[in-house]
Amino acid sequence: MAIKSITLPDIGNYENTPVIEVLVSPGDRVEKEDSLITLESDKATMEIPSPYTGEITKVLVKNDDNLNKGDLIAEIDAEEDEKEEASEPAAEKVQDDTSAEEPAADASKPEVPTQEPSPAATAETPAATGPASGGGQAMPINAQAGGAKFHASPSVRLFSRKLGVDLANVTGTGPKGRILQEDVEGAIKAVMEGAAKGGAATGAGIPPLPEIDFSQFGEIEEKPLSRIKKLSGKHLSTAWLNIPHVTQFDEADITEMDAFRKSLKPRAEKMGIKMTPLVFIMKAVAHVLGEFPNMNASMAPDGESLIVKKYINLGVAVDTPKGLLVPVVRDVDKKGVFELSEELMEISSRARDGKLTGADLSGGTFSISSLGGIGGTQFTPIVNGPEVGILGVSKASMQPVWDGSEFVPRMMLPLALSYDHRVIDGAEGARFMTTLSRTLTDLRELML
Ligand code: CAO
Repeated sequence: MAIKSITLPDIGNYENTPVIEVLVSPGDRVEKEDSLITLESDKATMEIPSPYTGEITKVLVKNDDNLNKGDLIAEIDAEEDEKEEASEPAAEKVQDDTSAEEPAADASKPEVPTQEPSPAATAETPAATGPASGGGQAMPINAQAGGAKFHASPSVRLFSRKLGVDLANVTGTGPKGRILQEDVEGAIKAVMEGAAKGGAATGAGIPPLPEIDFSQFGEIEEKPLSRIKKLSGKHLSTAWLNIPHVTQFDEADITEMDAFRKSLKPRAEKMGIKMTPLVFIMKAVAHVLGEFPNMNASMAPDGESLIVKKYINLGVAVDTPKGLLVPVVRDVDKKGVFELSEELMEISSRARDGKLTGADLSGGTFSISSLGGIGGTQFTPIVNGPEVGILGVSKASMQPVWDGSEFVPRMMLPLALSYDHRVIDGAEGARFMTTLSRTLTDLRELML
């Protein structure tokens, strides 16, 4: 190995040609002819290849530097066996954007004009956002995802910049994984199709996550997802992407409710059922939904109206070995806590045994996700669309509460309501929570 300087070869009749992309960083390993930087003149963009194989030790240029023949680009710890071949920087191998796949026949005359680069094509500017996002910024065009480099000709880079496609997210099908124009087109098509189908991983204008070969960092194991996880993942992504969520937090003083629950436990045990806080919460939610019918509704598919349901069926998230399931307990407003407990135990046990039917999983009007038996102080549940709201329940605990003259120990239950902000205004969401909290604090509210 020996440190070698890499200078700009003869690229023809160009002077002060600006650097628009620096494709390597110190520590990067490059093969001979891997691209190091991209230059862009008023007529052409061209990649400057490495004349050596080895490890880059210094990068001596940055975006917007203007380069001339002989200017230093980088230093490389070059492999000895490349010495002979590399001694002559291969100016003839400079690629201009007239060819996506082949070096220009005569790079000393890269005369074929290209399209004007778009404003987003300037090197310091991160690539524009995805096709229709208007949202956040994608990674810079020359970013390397997880250390994975991508190879593409200047014309393909220009094409992708114009369309705001981050090449880090495109899989190349050309020789040595080189990204071709049709790969960029295919990536755009996949995003658009995913959006049209309400796909799990992408939505309109939402760039997919980068594909990273994690094995380059250490040992890995690939485990297939269960069918339930795949289905629930798709459903959760669709809900998350389509529903503008707001989450409202509150705490309910359930000291009396919990005392009442405990007093019912012996009776429940005789009946062979459990008496957990969840059935009381279900009862209170059903009651409050009657007072807030917009929360027991769904947006019409055309977004022009609200379909209010006159029945109250609560979906209850159940943790199963194969993933999350949300079976539905029907007509909760018409049932008592013993009946609800029996039904909840039966349906959650069938969920865990993989014995739910389609009917068990459909017809919900509002959902509850309770992690109270596990722990945690708060979480933000995802609305189970096309429902409008979901209540997240965390673990109740004894807290010192100021009653106006002293601190008193009270059993406090943390609650989080996520709702579709297109349907529910913040004030309505807060009122729903206040009413729910009041009902849980004093179950006599259920009589009113
Ligand atoms: N605060 C304090 N203790 C609570 C509580 C709360 N909010 N909720 C339950 N507990 C207690 C119960 O009383 C029970 O204790 P005891 O046996 O001493 O009475 C214990 O925690 C275990 O309860 P449980 O979890 O078995 O029963 P449940 O009725 O509360 O919940 C079910 C049933 C099916 C909802 C639950 O088993 C489950 O699967 N929870 C996970 C749901 C989930 O994964 N949600 C996340 C979805 S992704 O966002």
